[in-house]
Amino acid sequence: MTNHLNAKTKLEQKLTTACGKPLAQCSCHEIYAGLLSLVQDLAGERQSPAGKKKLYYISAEFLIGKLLSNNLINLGIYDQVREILAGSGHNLSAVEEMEPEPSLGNGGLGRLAACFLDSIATLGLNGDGVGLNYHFGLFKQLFADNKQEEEPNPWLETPSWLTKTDKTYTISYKGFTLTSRMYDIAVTGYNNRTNKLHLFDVETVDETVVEDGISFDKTDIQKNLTLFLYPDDSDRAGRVLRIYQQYFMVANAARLILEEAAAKGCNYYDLPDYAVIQINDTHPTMVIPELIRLLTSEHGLEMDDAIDVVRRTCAYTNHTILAEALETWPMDFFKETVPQLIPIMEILDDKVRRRCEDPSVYIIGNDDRVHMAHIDIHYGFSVNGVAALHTEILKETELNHFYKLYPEKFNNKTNGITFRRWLLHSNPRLTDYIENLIGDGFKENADCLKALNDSRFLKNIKVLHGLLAVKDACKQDLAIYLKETQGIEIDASSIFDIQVKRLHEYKRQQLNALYLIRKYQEIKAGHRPTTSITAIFGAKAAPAYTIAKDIIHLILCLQQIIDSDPEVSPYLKVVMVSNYNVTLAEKLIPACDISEQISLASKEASGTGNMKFMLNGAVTLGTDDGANVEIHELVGDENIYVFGDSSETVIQRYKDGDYCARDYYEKDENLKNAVDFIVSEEMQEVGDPENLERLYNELLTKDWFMTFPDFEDYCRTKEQALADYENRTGWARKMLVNISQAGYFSSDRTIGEYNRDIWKLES
Ligand code: BZD
Repeated sequence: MTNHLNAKTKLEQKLTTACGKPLAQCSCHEIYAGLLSLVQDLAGERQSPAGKKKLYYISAEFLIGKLLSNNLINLGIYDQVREILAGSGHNLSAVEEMEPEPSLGNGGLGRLAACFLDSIATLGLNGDGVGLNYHFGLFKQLFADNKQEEEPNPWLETPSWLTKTDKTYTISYKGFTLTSRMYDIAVTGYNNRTNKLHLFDVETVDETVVEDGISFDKTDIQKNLTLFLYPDDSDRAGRVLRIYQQYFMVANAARLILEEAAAKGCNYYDLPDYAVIQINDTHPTMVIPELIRLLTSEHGLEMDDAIDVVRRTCAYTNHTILAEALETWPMDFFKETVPQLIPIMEILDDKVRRRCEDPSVYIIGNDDRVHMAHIDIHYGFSVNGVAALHTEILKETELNHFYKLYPEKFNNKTNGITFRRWLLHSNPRLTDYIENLIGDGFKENADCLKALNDSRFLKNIKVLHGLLAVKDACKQDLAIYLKETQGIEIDASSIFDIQVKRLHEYKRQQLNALYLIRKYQEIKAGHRPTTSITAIFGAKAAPAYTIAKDIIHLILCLQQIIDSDPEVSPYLKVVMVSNYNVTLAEKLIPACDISEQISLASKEASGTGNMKFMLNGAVTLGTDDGANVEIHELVGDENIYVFGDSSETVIQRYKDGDYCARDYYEKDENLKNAVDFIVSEEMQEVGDPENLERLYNELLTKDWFMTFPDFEDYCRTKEQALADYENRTGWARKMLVNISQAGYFSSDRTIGEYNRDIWKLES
């Protein structure tokens, strides 16, 4: 106790010094600035993991979210700080609101990279992230006239978590050079070490070139290179800009890696003893030819030696099987931007062509396009998928030709999430509740959650009711938050059914919307649900993705129709929250009852939202897809609601090529009524006929992601879940089983496996 008091007093003194005046006299923003500087000092005092070999996790996205609370938790001072602030009349939550969210990512891939950095530091592994310092994160989403609008999303302000370093490089492009600078963000591990996230920027970048908030001269690379994450690529200049960005990221990374290795005594031939590079999807692929180029032209290696060294250094993670997401770029783009890579890529391709006759594995295809993933697979030592099913599909179907060439390279690493953010930080009520039942071991070792799967708890009415009370409190928190921040009113005693993720047809928000239309029609016909339902969506659509935007339009129109219908609104509410991001996810996930994971089987590589919901005691309603399959195995049939066609059926149906949406529509009266409603008079009154008709036609004539075949089973399974919800203790038992089995999805487990099988760093 005395120690605690001493530590707290010292911390309070440090914070007061950092703030420059007594805490009671500080504004929330001054407290935020003081805490930020304190955290940076404390993080700097900790040791960085050491060792000869170091991991470089290169990624175009790091969706890190707000950092303050997470850092306080990881430094072990969250509770003390909260108490200190309370003592001077401040509320830590209000201080957290001062922090802008760095949205340096799109979705799962970027958030995974952020979770991984946390676990790498927590496990004491020597590994840094490398990416770009975008000045505007993923756009801010607004709704007007039931449609999505996009606004720029700046996040760089003073003070910030970024530290300017004195590391700069000269990066050459055809006809000009750029000077880069490295900025660092400290990555604090939980009770452990501090690593770094290195974000490279251009010295000449100029935010004032952005006109009307969003457009800019795409050819002025010196000024625009790091302005935007995924600049609009609907025209050629936008696509070429992506190459400039990707090369900038990896050219800086390659120099940093070689420099750090050399400083530790590397003679370049032994680079794999000093460095391992994880290539996060194909965006950093050019690191392979760039390293080969540097090793041959600047460090005296023969071409074959350089290729061999690089092959033993690089490993690749695949995050998708959607063909349209696999990057290929015209050779012309490279000639125009980074011609220095062309001879290397031609040699790499030539070696492949001499070994293999099959054009499907060439690097430079017969269409004169460079297939980025092919570079990674031929010239890296490891290829991994992100969930068991995904890896199997890669091996057996999508990358089968490569698997036959290199079976030893393929391995699975099922994704994970950091429990520091997705339980300890986002759900302190549940954290305390669990701690009271099984002690605090689970905070260090997620496997300890298994202790909850015990008849002492599962058969204990008091424990189960306590768990329901925690959920209710989280639902009330969310209701208050949505009212305050978005003016949305929801009933905390209703069932919260939540689907939050990027908007994509394969994720099938449209299937959920069709169900809700059907529910609306049923209620109109007098069939009211026992407990009212709140269906919550959160999703951003890529600005140029027309159908995705039409689906948002459909959901917003439905929301309006139901809200203004007194016959239905007491029983059903549809809510689309705007600007879904990490901060909102942290509020929504703890409050969820039913977690919607309804992608078309075989299409969602893994999903990580599914893991976050499960950990927070939501029950999954999902297809046997991605990591849902593993969730299903862990919790058993009783504690998950699985529906829909299997991945085998779906893959076969694509192969047969004879799927006809209209057949299903004609056969199923309920489906037909729901689909027709999209273009009904009621809808046209609140919506835009152009958008609604386009979506209607898309579904009827294509339905590429096969919502119709799964519709009936989805509705039936969802009704079962809603009925089961009425048995409150039965439901609480399902919640508890889900929480108890979530330990497997800790990113500490995932990173342990990456290290054991791929990186082989000392820990
Ligand atoms: O990666 C996602 C997958 O869709 C999820 O199933 C998986 O859980 C996560 C993490 O492994 N993929 C992405 O998020 N991909 C992208 O965002 C992306 C961005 C640009 C280009 C291609 C893909």
